[in-house]
Amino acid sequence: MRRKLAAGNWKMNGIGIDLEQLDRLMELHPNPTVDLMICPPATLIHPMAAKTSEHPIHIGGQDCHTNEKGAHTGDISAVMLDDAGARAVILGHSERRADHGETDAVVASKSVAALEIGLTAVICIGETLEERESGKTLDVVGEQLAGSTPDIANGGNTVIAYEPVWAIGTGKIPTLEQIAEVHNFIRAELEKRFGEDGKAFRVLYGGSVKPSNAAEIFAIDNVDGALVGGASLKADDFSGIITAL
Ligand code: G2H
Repeated sequence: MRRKLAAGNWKMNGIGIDLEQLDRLMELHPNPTVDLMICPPATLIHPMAAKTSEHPIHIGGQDCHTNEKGAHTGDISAVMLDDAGARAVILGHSERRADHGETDAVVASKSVAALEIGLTAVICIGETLEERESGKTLDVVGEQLAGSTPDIANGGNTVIAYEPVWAIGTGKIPTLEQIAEVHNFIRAELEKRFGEDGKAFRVLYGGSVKPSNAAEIFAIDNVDGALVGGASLKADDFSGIITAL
């Protein structure tokens, strides 16, 4: 049985004062029955990890380099995330793919770096509006899934997040049938590649998830939770989503 997961992606939002949102979240969910994760900007990983040392919520990064260390100004390695107290890292988010030209091969290498140090890899995949409208959704999602997920991934160390690019931060979400189709497809592809263990990977939906639409999305088969952007910034909004899980 896969445990549900609500993961918050704070993107480039959050400074010291916003740590109070984490306090509020822990106050609202002292003993969560689902897995919780917050991925803040790198500057908040250590203070958040320190605050959550006695709470089951996990703190994660939003990217890591393929190398452990070296001359890569501005980058952060999986070893550094781990050292700061992170337990997971989001990889291949469409904003990274668009802003930094990350390819599936790069995402797979970053995933290896993360998994080797023991971080959970949250690998993001999803089609653009143009790809959806030209009927290429499953081809694109299948290709990204295959190319971004390394062979050392398994159901215990890796989470897949399906995030249609056109639904991110736009308030638009696919129909429930469209979400179901892609999640069923991802599950089938995981089982094809990883056999029985393919059933153990959690597959999250991401893109404009809010308290008002969370319950219907979570009711879909093979949706094991959500990767939430904007609505994870305020503890009370995120709590509405957690409660729907
Ligand atoms: C998709 C999602 C979080 P939002 O990027 O990864 O963001 O919920 O704001 O659409």
